[in-house]
Amino acid sequence: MAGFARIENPCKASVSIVGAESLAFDDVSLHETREENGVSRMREVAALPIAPGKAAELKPGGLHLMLHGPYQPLAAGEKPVITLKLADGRALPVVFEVRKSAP
Ligand SMILES: [Cu+2]
Repeated sequence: MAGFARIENPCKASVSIVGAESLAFDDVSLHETREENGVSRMREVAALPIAPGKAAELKPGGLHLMLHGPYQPLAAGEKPVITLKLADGRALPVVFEVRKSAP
């Protein structure tokens, strides 16, 4: 499964997302999909900085949260919490909604 979101930084200082975790998944990591020679590959992103007043877009084919090992089967409509970890030590819990993947 993958997590998508738009993450806004309304603060005056830049923030950097350096990881994520969830009680609903064994492992959550920040990934980026890139086309290389016509092949789409994913790589782990160590840090996602967001400038003041800007937003990061996590969407199919780009940045996403990679969600491995759900502890329980998740049905559409369920709302797992995924906590984003910021470089300054803060933890930001975000409620996601489970949706069926697009055909
Ligand atoms: Cu991925």
